[in-house]
Amino acid sequence: MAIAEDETTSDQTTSDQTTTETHTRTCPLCEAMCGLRITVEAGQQVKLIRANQDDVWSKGYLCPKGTTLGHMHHDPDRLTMPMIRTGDSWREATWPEAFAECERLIRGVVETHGKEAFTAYIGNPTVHNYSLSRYVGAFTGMSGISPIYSAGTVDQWPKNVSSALLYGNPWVIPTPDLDRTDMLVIMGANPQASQGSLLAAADVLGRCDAIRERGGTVVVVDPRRTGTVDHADEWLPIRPGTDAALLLAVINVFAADELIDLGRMAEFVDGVDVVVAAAADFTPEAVAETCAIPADRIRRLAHQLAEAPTSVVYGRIGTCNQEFGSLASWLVDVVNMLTGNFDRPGGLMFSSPMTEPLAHLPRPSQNGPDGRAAFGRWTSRVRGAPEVLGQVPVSCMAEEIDTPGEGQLHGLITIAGNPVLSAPESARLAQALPMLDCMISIDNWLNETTKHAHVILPGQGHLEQSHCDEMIWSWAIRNAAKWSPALFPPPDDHPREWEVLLTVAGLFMGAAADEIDTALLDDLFFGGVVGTVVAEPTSPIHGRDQAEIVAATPGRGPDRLADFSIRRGVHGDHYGANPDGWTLARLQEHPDGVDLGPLESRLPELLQTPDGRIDIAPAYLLADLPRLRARLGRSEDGLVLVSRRHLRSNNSWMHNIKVLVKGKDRCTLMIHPDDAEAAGVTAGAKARVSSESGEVEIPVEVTDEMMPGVVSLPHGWGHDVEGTRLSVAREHAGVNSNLLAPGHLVDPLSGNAIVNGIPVEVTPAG
Ligand SMILES: Nc1nc2c(c(=O)[nH]1)N[C@H]1C(S)=C(S)[C@@H](COP(=O)(O)OP(=O)(O)OC[C@H]3O[C@@H](n4cnc5c(=O)[nH]c(N)nc54)[C@H](O)[C@@H]3O)O[C@H]1N2
Ligand SMILES: Nc1nc2c(c(=O)[nH]1)N[C@H]1C(S)=C(S)[C@@H](COP(=O)(O)OP(=O)(O)OC[C@H]3O[C@@H](n4cnc5c(=O)[nH]c(N)nc54)[C@H](O)[C@@H]3O)O[C@H]1N2
Ligand code: SF4
Ligand SMILES: [Mo]
Repeated sequence: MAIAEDETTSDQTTSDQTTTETHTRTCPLCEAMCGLRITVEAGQQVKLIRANQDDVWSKGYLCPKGTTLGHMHHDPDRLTMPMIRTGDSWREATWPEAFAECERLIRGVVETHGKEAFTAYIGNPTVHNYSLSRYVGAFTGMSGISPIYSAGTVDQWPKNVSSALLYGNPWVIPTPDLDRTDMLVIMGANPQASQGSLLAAADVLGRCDAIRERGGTVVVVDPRRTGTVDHADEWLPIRPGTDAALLLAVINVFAADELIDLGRMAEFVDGVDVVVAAAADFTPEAVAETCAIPADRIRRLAHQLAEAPTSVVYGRIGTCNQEFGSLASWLVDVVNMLTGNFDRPGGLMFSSPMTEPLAHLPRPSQNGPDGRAAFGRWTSRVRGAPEVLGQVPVSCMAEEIDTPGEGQLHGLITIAGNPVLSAPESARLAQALPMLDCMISIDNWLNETTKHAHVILPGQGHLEQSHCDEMIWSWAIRNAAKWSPALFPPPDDHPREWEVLLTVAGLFMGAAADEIDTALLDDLFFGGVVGTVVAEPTSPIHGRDQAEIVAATPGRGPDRLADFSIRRGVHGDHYGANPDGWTLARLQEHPDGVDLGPLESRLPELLQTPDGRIDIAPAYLLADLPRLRARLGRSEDGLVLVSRRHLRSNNSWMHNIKVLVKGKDRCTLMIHPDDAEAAGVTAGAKARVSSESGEVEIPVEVTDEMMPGVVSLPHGWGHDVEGTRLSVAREHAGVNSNLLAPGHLVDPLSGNAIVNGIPVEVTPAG
């Protein structure tokens, strides 16, 4: 199969004399989960990384980032020892020293202000690291610290809201069945760069090509003519933030032209009439100008979707990080339901992963007394933002730290996150973090965020731990699984990240650093997880004896949890009840992975709504329609800014790898030729981009890839900050696009940031 466009491999030093061995491993960097072959020299130096042609899932696909895991492992800037800061100076510390310092700092804040003065921020790599993702829950439960801030509110929170309302669980998220669909509409995603998100598949572009080769159609709806469009039949440029209006117009046409046919979904979907009524005034003509898509094209789109043998609309970050993120995320699923392309081959489907995550099972704690998703159970102190699924907008964090008064934040734990670059209102956050009395970062680099920590507790290197993408398989396009052993032993005494989390949790429980027994805490946690699952009526091991299950699950840490999630999952051995079923030990016998076949229908079994049905028209979402109607009357004269990604970059944290950042500057302002002329900016020269919250100066890239009126910047740059340890990234600093993102711009239903569609002004710099 194909190698990603922009192919590179990054061979490292070669010599013929030393012993080499080759390891099979899954790349932990993105949702493509590519199989790798890693050649290691003398037991310690990564020499070469190639695609694993035998991988049953990725079949020889990989991208340039995957070939750089060796560079990342050997990066001299990567932290391998804890770091303690005094003033501006850092020193390496032993683990006992570092934990003792954490104890002192935590005690100081808790004794003066109470535990409520602490919070946690959870960053994106947590999802790709099961030592972290599995134990964040343990950390929260045991420490009593609520991680109410995360990268989730600059990402998929609107989709979580939609899933909580429609399916009763924020993490039950459908994914497009790429391999069997006849028509794919990609809205606000660019798999050419991202490789797919909430859509786990290797080689998404190859699969787009395959759709077209079998006579199908691919349409991309995006303000930018991305690299994905090269693999599509058509590009529909859309004004940022107007996807919900477009989708309502599509529904309007479905209704007017009698195209609605729910198929088997009719059995458990309520509220179709309500949705149709809501779409009544969103005619194609009413939305055309706002969306910048002609009415007849919208009408044809509706017919294409309804009349193709199968069709699927897939929306991702462009439909979330925007003004109407929740409405758009909801309507994507609704459109698929109304054409009957839901939970059936070729439409949006739910996977049946081997490692069934806990999130698929127990009813979520966020639900209200009637069992339905509840929002706004409390509000943030400073701006009064309502909680949504337990979190408030990440942009609230700065004001909660820098605003004095009862309830002010004095302590912060960051877990694999870099909010100083990734969160809106980032200038204010960078100024607020030094005000904290205790900041502890669990992170592998000293970067723009962690430089403010008092203590940094590094995780093991990505190659020093076993790996299993437990969470991500639940939106994979096939039912598959893989598990990889650690490739290198971790340095002596280096605790695993789950042990670090449990130790910090123990400190919050009041234990002294040197008396915390992480094995004991792990047993407590595991026992609790097993107890929850055996008590859950829909679990295949419902009613089984908790102690018996615990005793039958050997090991520790995330591997024990993975074993449990496999064995109690749909394909599991159910601890003897299904003797042919899977266990972790059995999965481990398949280093190239296990493929259990294409997706199968999972409804209504997966529904966790109180009545086991789908209310397609939740009042919470309908209440936002007047705001969308008002948008139709708003003309936008100035420029708006959207975000983009690049294949050779990964949010903010892989710019320290030389082979990825070398060459052409990728942190540029993309602008349409007409807009460039009007603004008086020219290719290669610098422009000043300003918004109500800040300004940056950045090289201009004039390109008709952009639709007129929209400019684009990548996020995750701005590495020219003093006091970090990122020697390569500093040389390729770029600018921080989130200096331009005002914190108050959020989708009101989800609290998710609006980083697409920010009004900006562009002028020549200097
Ligand atoms: N303007 C704009 N802003 C955006 C976006 C956008 O499209 N536009 N996208 C948003 C999205 S989708 C996301 S997910 C966020 C990302 O936001 P964050 O998660 O806050 O940022 P990352 O850049 O992913 O930073 C990851 C951090 O984890 C550390 N790290 C990497 N691997 C490990 C590990 O294995 N263990 C530990 N302990 N640490 C590790 C890195 O050093 C880094 O500090 O950014 C968001 N911000
Ligand atoms: N190489 C690489 N891969 C990554 C990442 C990375 O940083 N680099 N990040 C990972 C993470 S954390 C995530 S969440 C995923 C994200 O994966 P994707 O969702 O595919 O993200 P992007 O590549 O940023 O593509 C978003 C597209 O939305 C468009 N867009 C912006 N505003 C709107 C709008 O209002 N409407 C519509 N229809 N489109 C709009 C943008 O122009 C852009 O082309 O990627 C993941 N994979
Ligand atoms: S596509 Fe994603 S999983 Fe595959 S090699 Fe690249 S970064 Fe790794
Ligand atoms: Mo993300």
